[in-house]
Amino acid sequence: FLSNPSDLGVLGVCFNRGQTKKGVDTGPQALIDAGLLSQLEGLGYTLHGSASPTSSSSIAVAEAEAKKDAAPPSHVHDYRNLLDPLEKEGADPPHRNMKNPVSVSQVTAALSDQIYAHASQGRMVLTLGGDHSIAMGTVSGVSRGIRSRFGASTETALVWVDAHADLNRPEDSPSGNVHGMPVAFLTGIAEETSSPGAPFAWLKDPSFRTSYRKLVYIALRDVDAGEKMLLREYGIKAFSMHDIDRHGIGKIMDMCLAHIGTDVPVHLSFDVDALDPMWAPSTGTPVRGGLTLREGDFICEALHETGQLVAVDLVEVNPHLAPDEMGKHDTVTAGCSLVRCALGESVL
Ligand code: EXY
Ligand code: MN
Ligand code: MN
Ligand code: MN
Repeated sequence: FLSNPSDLGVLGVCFNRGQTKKGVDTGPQALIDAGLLSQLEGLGYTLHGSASPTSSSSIAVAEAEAKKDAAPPSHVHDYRNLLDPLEKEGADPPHRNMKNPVSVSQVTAALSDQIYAHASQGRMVLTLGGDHSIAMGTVSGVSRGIRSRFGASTETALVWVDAHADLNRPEDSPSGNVHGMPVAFLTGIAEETSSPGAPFAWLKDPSFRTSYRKLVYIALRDVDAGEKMLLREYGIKAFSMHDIDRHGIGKIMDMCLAHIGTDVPVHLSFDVDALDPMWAPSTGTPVRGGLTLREGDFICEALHETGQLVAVDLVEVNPHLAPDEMGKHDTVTAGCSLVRCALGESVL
């Protein structure tokens, strides 16, 4: 599915408004400071940055136009041109129980276009978060890019590795944090946002969508009541930590790949909180009883091995939340390891 498998689009998304804790926007830089990009070059990848998106606000557009020639494609983006107009207190009030709805909608829409630019050229795309709301941009951008190359009926499978299902419909969410909702919007399980300007109305385009039939969860262990209902109602394939304990990660990946099939491209969205806090304590919503780093790496390796992987997200690394310096270091190096495994480091 990749026209040039060694070309890698890389996007660091410094974004934290899908939840309320500070610091997750510094995740991308921490991963890069730990040497991730040179490690990937060491694996033989040619890295490509992205142009900054322009805002729909006329002031920001004018500013961005003025800066256009000066700003070369970059690997790290803070979306300040989109977010600055929303800085004022009360400028982005809750909508349908969602916190920061306009911020998240605008940034993920812009990200979707940046991702599309890579995916439509047949590049592998790596996105470093940032909180998990950014998957609305990454998954939709990849789905659209794949459809543009192989036709509207070509769906991209989504493997969501996470302690959480991130499947809340806005009205069901206990927190109002949008990072707990991206899968509901991507699959269309969340109720349609009908008026054209409303947050996430842009995600209604069928070419942006992911089928819940091509979705597989791994490492779930903190799933809200409403989410459990939806998992059952839609018959979504989900492997909990209980399933992993019972079968072992090798068998789980066999079952995951059997469900997806060999004829579809695969997007891996890896939330670092899928790992046990022993390996990744520096994250916003840690849950005990998670994957060992080795199990996480194995998931990534097994997906790499298929040759079907077209995109990887690594999200929710929050360097500010480490209990100590070692916890931060462990989380960041674990994140780097997961990405390298997904991109082929373990192949002999
Ligand atoms: N299910 C809870 C909520 O919706 O608030 C917790 C979500 C945490 C989401 C983290 C990113 O995976
Ligand atoms: Mn998540
Ligand atoms: Mn999570
Ligand atoms: Mn919970």
